[in-house]
Amino acid sequence: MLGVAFTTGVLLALVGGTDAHRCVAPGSLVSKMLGQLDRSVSDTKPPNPSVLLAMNLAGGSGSSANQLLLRLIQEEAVKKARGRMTSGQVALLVLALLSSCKNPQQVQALGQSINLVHVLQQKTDEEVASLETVGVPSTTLFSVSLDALALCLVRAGGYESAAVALARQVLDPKKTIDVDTRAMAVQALVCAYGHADLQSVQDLLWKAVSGVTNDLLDEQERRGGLIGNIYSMGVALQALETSSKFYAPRQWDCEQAFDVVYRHDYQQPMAIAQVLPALVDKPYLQAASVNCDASTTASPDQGFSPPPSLETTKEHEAATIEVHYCILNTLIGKHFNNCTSVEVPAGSVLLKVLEAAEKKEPDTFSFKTEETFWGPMVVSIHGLAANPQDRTYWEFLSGEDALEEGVGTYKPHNMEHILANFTTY
Ligand code: B12
Repeated sequence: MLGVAFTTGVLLALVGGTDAHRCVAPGSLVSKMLGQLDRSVSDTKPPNPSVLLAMNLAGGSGSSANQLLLRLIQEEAVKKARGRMTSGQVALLVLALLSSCKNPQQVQALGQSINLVHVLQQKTDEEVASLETVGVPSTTLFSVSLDALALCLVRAGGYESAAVALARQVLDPKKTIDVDTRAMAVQALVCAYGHADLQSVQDLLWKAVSGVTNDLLDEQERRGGLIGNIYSMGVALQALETSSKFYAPRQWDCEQAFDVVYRHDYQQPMAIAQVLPALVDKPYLQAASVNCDASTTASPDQGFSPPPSLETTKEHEAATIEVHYCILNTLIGKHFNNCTSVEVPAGSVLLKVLEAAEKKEPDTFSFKTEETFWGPMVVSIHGLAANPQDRTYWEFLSGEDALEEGVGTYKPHNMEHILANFTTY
C-alpha cells in the first residue's frame, strides 16, 4: 500500500513540475469563440495575425475562414512587412505562419517571396539598439516581447539580446510596466531561458520570470482572480501556464482565474484572440508545435452563455444620455482645456460623444482616428497629434480612472465625465 502511495507520489511530483494544475475551458465556450473568430475574417478587412494564431492554437485550422485568413496574411507579409510594419507586427505574422505550419523564412504570395525572419531580425535589432541607448524601445516592450518570442521559436539569432534587454527592463525598479507587457515578456523569457547557455544569462532570465510571475500570482490572490483588467487576462494566463517551474513550489489556482474569464462575454476578435489560447492551455509559446493535421473545424456555437454578471448593462430608462467631455493638453505647445456637454442616444459608444462634440464645436473638438485591430484609436484632437517618436498619446479617463476600452467599444453612462488627456507612455 505504502509502495503504491509512494509511486503515485513520485509520479505526481514528477508531473507536478509542469502539469500540476491544468485548466481547460468547456468545449462549448471554445467552439463559441472559434465561431466568433471565423466570422471576424473578411477579405475586405486587414487580416489579423493574432486571430490566425489563436484559431490554430485552439484547433480551428480546418475552417474556410482559417484558409482565407492564411492566404491574406501571406499576401500582407510580401506586400508590407519590409516597409511600415513595426517589429511586433512582423513578429505576429511569424507566429501566425508558424502556427499554420508554414515556413516564415520563405513566404510566397502574389508571385513574390519574402524572408520574414530576416526582416524581423533587422527590426528587432533596431528595438534593442534603442533600448540600450535611450532606455526605451522604438515601439513598445510588448512588441519587443513578441519579437524575442518569435525569433526564439525559430531559433534565429537576435532573440537572446532582446530577451536580456527585456529582462533588465522588467527587473528595473524605476520602471512601471503594465501587466499585459510584463506577462507577454514572460513567454519570451521562458523560451530564451530554455536555450540559454551562459549561466549569467540563465540567472538573469530566471530572476525576471520568477519576479513577474510571483507578482501576477500576488495580484490574482489580492483581487479574487483578476490580474490587470479583464483584457489583460489572456496574456496573464498564458504567462502563468508557461512558467510553473519559475514560481514552484507555489501553486497557481487556475480555476479562480479562469472563472473571472468565464464571467466576461468577450466580443472583440482581438480580445478573444488573446484569451482563447490561454483557455485551451495552448499559449503563444506553443506556436511552433501545432499539429496541423489534427484540426477540428469550429462547430457552430453550442450555446455557451456567460453566467449573468454585474457587467450586464441595465435597461436604459432614458432614450438619450448627457455626457460631459473635456480635452486637456498641458504637455506641449499652446496648452488648452476645453469642455462641453453633449446628448447622445442611450447605449452609444464614446465615439458618438466625440462626433457630437465635433459637430457642436468643430473648431475645438475636431479629432482623427486610425483603425487598429482593437478598433478606432484616437490619434489627434484639436489639431494635436499623438506621436510614437515622442511617445505621446491621447489617454481617455472617466473621472480619475483610465478607461479599459477604446472609443469604439466603451459605452458611457448618463452624466459621466470623460476626459481626453494628452500625455506620454
Ligand atoms: C502598448 C499599448 C498601448 C500604447 C500604444 C503605443 C504604440 N505606439 O504602440 C498606448 C499607451 C498609446 C496605448 C493607448 C491605449 N490603450 Co493600449 N495597449 C498597449 C498594449 C500594452 C500593447 C499593444 C502592442 O504593442 N501590441 C503589439 C503590436 C505589434 O500590435 P499592434 O496592433 O501594432 O498595436 C497597436 C494597437 O495595439 C494600438 N493600441 C494600443 N492600445 C490600444 C487601445 C485601443 C482601444 C485601440 C483602438 C488601439 C490600441 O496601438 C498599437 C500601435 O499602433 C496592449 C496590451 C494587449 N493586451 O494587447 C494595450 C491595450 C490594447 N490598450 C488598451 C487600452 C484600453 C488603451 C487606451 C484606451 C487606454 C486609455 N484609457 O486611454 C488607450 C487608447 C486611447 C486612444 N487614443 O484611442 C486595452 C484595450 C482593451 C480593449 N478591449 O479595447 C489593452 C488590451 C490593455 C488592457 N488590458 O486594458 N496602449
